[in-house]
Amino acid sequence: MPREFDTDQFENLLIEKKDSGVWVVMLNRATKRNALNAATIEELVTLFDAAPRSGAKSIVLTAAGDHFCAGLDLIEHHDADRSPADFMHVCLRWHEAFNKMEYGGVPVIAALKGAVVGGGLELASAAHIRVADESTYFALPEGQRGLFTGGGATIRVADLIGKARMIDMMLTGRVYQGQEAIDLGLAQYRVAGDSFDKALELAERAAANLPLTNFAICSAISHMQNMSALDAAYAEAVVAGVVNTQPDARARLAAFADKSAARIRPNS
Ligand code: 1HE
Repeated sequence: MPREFDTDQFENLLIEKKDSGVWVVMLNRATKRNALNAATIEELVTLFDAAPRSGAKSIVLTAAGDHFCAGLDLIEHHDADRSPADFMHVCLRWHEAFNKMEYGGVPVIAALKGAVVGGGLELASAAHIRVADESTYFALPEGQRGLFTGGGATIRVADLIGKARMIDMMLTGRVYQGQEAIDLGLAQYRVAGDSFDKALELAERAAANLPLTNFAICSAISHMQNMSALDAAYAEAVVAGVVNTQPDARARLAAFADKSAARIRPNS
């Protein structure tokens, strides 16, 4: 049985649960361009901790206003005048939130628009699918601000675009947008209209898969990237042993066998 989840418990996130099991999660600090303060990070930890046990079939991560996320709340950081140890703990909370997001087993589709910069790109890169629109642009302004990434970019952004491009973005403030950003792997989709509509469509499609299958797709692949090839192959066999024999899959296999299931065809 899914656990109860109070969608009204947050100050900086707006949550809407759809009947399909899709949760729409909105970063809700538009006046601050959705900059990530410590409170928002704690809310993301709570959300991504609970969502896999609370019936979320997939999640659209969206944002209020014109910008997805301006990264670290620079004003809070300036005012707090943190010690090295304090900021290390801040970063560990970011990792807690983003690791729960990437490894939690619930598909997260990010609807990107406007600035996806610094920690905002770190957040986006922890999503399983990123959808960009014509307004979306990506940057790592840490270099200019006298800062360094602390929310997992050295792992996830380097993974998406390679370390040479990441270093260039940080050293020079290079901005990627449009088709170039897609070709590099910063997002998998680029839409002419609203990225939210496409993200919701993809989330609905993912939500139609069996939850255990989605759990494997959205946790096992990430875990296996951290393993040796030998261990990953072993883990893959174990995961497939569990997933590919799940009772709920039998009806889908039967539909293929009796030819009532849709066949896979090229796009028309
Ligand atoms: C903020 C932040 C923020 C806006 N922290 N308050 N990230 C950056 O270096 C990006 C900084 N932000 C910008 O470059 C721009 O604000 C945007 C391109 C995102 C948007 O521009 P614009 O013209 O629409 O907005 P604005 O006038 O710059 O800002 C509007 C308000 O949002 C203003 O507050 P107000 O109270 O004066 O109205 C800004 O102060 C506020 N705001 N961005 C705090 N980031 C774990 S380590 C991660 C390290 C990093 O993420 S470094 C990258 C930080």
